[in-house]
Parts: sequence; C-alpha cells; structure tokens
Amino acid sequence: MKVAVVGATGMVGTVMLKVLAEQNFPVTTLIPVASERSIGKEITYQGNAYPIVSMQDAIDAKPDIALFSAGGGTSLEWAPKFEAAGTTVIDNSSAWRMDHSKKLVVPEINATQLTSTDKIIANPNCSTIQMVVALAPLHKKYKIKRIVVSTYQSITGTGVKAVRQLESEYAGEKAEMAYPYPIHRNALPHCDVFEENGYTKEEMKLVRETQKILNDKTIAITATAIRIPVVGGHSESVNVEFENDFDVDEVRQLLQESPGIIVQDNPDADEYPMPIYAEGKDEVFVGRIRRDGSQPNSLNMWIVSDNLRKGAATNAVQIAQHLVDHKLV
Ligand code: A2P
Ligand code: 11C
Repeated sequence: MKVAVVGATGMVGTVMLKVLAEQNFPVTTLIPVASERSIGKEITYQGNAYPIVSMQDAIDAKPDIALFSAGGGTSLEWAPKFEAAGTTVIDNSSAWRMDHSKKLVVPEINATQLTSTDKIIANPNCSTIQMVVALAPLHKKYKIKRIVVSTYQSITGTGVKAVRQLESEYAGEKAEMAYPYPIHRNALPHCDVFEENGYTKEEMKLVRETQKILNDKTIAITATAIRIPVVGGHSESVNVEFENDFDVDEVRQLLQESPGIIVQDNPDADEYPMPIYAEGKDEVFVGRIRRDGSQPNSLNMWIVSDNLRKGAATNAVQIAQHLVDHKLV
C-alpha cells in the first residue's frame, strides 16, 4: 500500500506513524505531508528517512490510502482532491463525521458497513470512540434509553500548545495560552467552542456521533466535557439507563469478552482504570461498574482510553487494516 499521512508532524500524525509501524501495516511507500513550512524536513519511519511533501505532490503520487489529521479546514479542502485521484481517505477531523453520505466508523462496531465505494471515511472524536466501544455491546444486549456522560479530558486533545501551556505553568514560567485560563491545578468546563445551545461542540459531538455510530437516534444523550491537567488519556463517568434489566456480573463478563476492551474492576484491590496507565495502550479500559440504584435498569461506569491512540490514530489505522483485509482498497 502507498500510504499518505497528512499532518505527519502533528500530535496525532506522529502517533499514526508509530501505530502503522507497530502493527506492521503493509506500507510499500510512505508519503508524509504537512504544511508548507515543513516541506523538505524529514520524518523517520521504521529506521528510514522520508521527506515531507506538499498536498499536491502527495496527490500526484496517487496513494492508496491517506490518513488525515491536519484539521477540519484542510480535510474539507483536500480530502475530495485525494478522492478524485482514487485515494481512500480516513479523516480524523470533524469535517465529514455528520455528513450523511460519509460513514463514521469504529471498527469493533460498524466496519462491516464499509464498501469499496467509501472514499472518504470519518474517524470519530476521541471521547466518542472510547464511550461507544464500551456501550455498543451493552446496547445490543439491553438497549440503551439514555446516557449521561461527564468527561475528564487530557490536554493532548487540544494539541502541542496546550501541553506547552501546562509545562510552562508547572515550571512557573510565562506561558503561551492555549486555554482562556490556567490549566495547571485547574479544571475547565470548556472543551472546544460553545454552541448556541450553551453546550460545547465537544459535548454535542458525544451526542450526535454516538447516535450515528450506534445507528439509533432514539438514544437520549447529555454530556458535560471537562479539561483537566492530565496527558495520558480521557476519562469518562458514564451513567446509562437501559430498556431492559441486567445483571452487573453479566455486564462485566460481556465487556470482558468484547473486542478492544479491558475490564479493570476490583475495588477491593483498588483496581480501576486511570489515564497514566492507559497512556500508550490501544484498548479502552472500563471499571467502577455498578448499579445505579436511584432509578430502574441503570448502570454507572468509568471509561478511560488514550485519546491519541484508540481515540484517534489507532482507530484510523484499524479502519485502514479493515480495508486492506477485505480488499476494499
Ligand atoms: P506543520 O507541522 O507543518 O504545521 P496538530 O494537530 O498537532 O497541531 O498538528 C497539525 C498537523 O497538520 C501538523 O502536521 C501540521 O503541519 C499539519 N497541517 C496544518 N495545516 C496544514 C495544511 N494546510 N496542509 C497540510 N498540513 C497541515
Ligand atoms: C479534545 N476531542 O480532546 C478533542 C480533540 O473533533 O477530532 C479532537 C477534536 C476532534 O479536545
């Protein structure tokens, strides 16, 4: 496969390259792309140096697959041009996710919907991916009526500038601000921009993307997204109300047997998921699984995953692997 990585110097792009190498993805030619200011610089992949090229040079090279993580505007402008050259684009931005003609894919849940005619495939938002990986098997078995989710999100989701802000604040130095307030020793109830309804875009992604991936608009969802001074991954407190009753041990068993999930749930041994241990891993970690006694058929759980891995790069590479395995590219 000729593989282009668009945004190869960025936070997610760097992890995409790492995951492609780790998974031994069948790359014959690697085409790293970044902005004009990076052209000519080199990145290293599996011990070899590759020069960063422009978008147009990448299109002219006619890649089979392009993994995009260079922002929504870049995707809107360039993904159709790659498509026109015959490339299948897997796009990590929010540009195409809610487009009715594009599929929003988490391989464990809905990769079987993909066909060779899907030329721009959307990768969901990180906080959505980890939640739906854990909820999809439960929805299938007990049917979800309502989800109340609160997130505790890593600053890596914002990008390099946010990581620098935290490091500077921690060191007591003057920081270039990625957020409107300090993030060190703070919690910001503000991820992405505010929409007119008073919710942030990040919160509404959790609502809209979850309904699309689970293919069920009847699920009621409400979200609060919080940024915290953590780097390893996003954490989520999730309250779910089902149509049907469940047994908590059966829920644990079901999650344990589901692909991409590791259950860490032993309060007696202080065992529960945490972002410092999820960092660098590809799985979604679930714990604190317990009945919510305040209303019927309801469950609480705690879901943690590395937002740059399963929340972005790993999910995109898994989509690419599905396309290769099923000869869809
Ligand atoms: P560059 O490093 O040259 O700026 P992040 O999400 O971590 O901020 O990274 C964004 C990525 O997208 C970087 O690799 C960046 O390249 C790349 N990028 C930004 N704008 C463009 C563009 N117009 N065309 C191609 N790549 C872009
Ligand atoms: C965050 N979820 O943690 C964001 C980052 O729509 O792909 C990714 C934004 C997106 O702030």
